[in-house]
Amino acid sequence: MKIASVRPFILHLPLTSDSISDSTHSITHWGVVGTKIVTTDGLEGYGFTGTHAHLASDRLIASCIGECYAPLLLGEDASDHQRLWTRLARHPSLQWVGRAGITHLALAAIDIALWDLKAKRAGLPLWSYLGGARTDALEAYNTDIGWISFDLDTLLRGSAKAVEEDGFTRIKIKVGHDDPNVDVERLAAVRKRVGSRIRIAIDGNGKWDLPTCQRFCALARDLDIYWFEEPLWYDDVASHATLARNTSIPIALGEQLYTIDAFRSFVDAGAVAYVQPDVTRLGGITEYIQVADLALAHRLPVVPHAGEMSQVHVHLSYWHPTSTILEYIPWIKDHFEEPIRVEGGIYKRPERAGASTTVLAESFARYGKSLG
Ligand code: 0YR
Ligand code: MG
Repeated sequence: MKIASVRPFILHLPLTSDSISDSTHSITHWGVVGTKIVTTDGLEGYGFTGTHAHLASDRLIASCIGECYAPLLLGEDASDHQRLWTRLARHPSLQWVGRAGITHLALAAIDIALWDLKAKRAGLPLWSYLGGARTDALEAYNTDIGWISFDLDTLLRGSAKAVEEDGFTRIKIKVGHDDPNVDVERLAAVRKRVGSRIRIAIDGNGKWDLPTCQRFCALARDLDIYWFEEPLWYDDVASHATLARNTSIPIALGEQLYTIDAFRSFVDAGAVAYVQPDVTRLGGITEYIQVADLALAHRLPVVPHAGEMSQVHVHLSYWHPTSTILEYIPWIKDHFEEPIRVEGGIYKRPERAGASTTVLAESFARYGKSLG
């Protein structure tokens, strides 16, 4: 399984709504920036990271894949994921400028493509290749009904539909208005609409400071919030630890963390209850497994963030013993040979060989961007 070519690609895929916002981002497309790796025996592996479809920075990721990493991979055995990960991540000149950000997102794409190749060569879906899945269900929670840009009526209609028609028992609502009372009012209305049995998580996307979070948590005490995600600035371990000690609402975070070292700091500080690694921001599946094992060692649940819109995390979550819940955002699924599928709030286990990352040829033709 020698690597014959490593080619980057950029896709900008439209969302299901025209545009959405959380407290800190407004987007109209999801960027799928990655690589197709072809082996000398003709196998094709696909891996990608997820972006906000900002073309200039997507081109930096693509260039890191094509110009920095590809020469280090050509002719190597694609099965050697750990050796190749170390070669790329610890390359003296590249780690000088990298270790996080653009270079790590590019590393994620390559690592995922290597695992896709390994599972395809074995003829197994990734979850099976990794060691087999649990038999109990993987629950999906719906994020796509809860954007902060939705007015109250849209929020309530979407929540009711997700619960009553689509069978979700879990939803996530974005928070982070300047006045936290606005969020408390929206959440109280959703709680009233969906009833006490539905699990409602919330996501602040790092907007508020510690006093605002503390005030919000006091105001939201009776709303039975399942978790409070990214309450504070992503890298601020100490403030998250303080908040965790001062509220009964469990803290969730990790979607903005690049490394196992970053996760270790939050876990060591007691600053996180729900660990949210993202295979597209960590250095791919290789580093994701290390973080999931770190969480397991601390008996913390892992609820991955859907940077790849759960195409890969569905495999990892059915396999790894720490995961029973997975984010659901249906924006890009129909661009893949094997889309994620959720029925009655439960993920279907993928069946095809590989990591469910193979992009349809039509999608490349229609939504592909020039590499610049
Ligand atoms: C929109 N999920 C998140 C989307 C999402 C963001 O910018 O990327 O809300 O990544 O926080 O939990
Ligand atoms: Mg989030």
